[in-house]
Amino acid sequence: MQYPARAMTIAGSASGGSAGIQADLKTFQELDVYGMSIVTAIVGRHPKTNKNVHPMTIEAIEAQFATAMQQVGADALKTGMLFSKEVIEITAKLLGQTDIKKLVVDPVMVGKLDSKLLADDAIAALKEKLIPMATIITPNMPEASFLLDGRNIASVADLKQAAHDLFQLGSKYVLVKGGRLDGPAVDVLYDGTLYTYLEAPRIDTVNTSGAGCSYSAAITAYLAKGEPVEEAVRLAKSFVTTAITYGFSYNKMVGPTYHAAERKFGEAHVIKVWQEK
Ligand code: PXL
Repeated sequence: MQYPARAMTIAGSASGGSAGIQADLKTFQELDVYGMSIVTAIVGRHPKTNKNVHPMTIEAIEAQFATAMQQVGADALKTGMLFSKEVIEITAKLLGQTDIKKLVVDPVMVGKLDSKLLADDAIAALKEKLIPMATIITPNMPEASFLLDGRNIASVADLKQAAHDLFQLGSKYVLVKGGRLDGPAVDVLYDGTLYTYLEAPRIDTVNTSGAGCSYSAAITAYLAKGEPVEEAVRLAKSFVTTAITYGFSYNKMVGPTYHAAERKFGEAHVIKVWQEK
């Protein structure tokens, strides 16, 4: 038997199961890669104290990473919510000691419900220490805007310019996601030479919690399986678009995407892809 490829996530735990580590592991499993997790913080709002982010110690993060690397190792790795400067620095240091070549950095900053998932002093560390190591970074529009000192991003042309400018931070690829545009969900992938546009139809739903996490986890899974970056992104966008199509909610709150949708119902949409110089 051929063993499954190995994918690791360094991210926050989202107790509701839609986002963070939980979304990553569900996505890994759906795509038949062996999933591992390093929890950086537990996210869950305390009903009395209102505290939402409960960080792990650096020691606990080092312990998880050492254990997962020793027991299994990784073909690809993603980072999600890292929260603090210290966690970003230890993540960059730990990754620097491995030979993991495929690194997806999802620069998670705020959750769908506006919870703050990155400390203010962490942005410089993200730019200087982690992004230069990345195979690909996957900012959404607010994250791209924040990484570019608050610039307005409101159109496909703005996504393209943002991808171009974010490439200067040193990752091999930049994927700027246009999920918040009006009209179709267009993302722009840039490798320093070629712009690849990926378009999915706009799905009329509010149940998209964890969509970004699941998208970057799917990219990580396909990279672990040996897909080239462009193909990994196309397959991942298809996976997440299908998951969003079948998104649901158990109550009146914004609900999760359906991670099993592609397996159960097949691909819901074809992703349109075109390129330009
Ligand atoms: O979707 C962003 C996100 C990432 N990671 C964790 C989260 C969230 C959103 O709530 O809780 C842990």
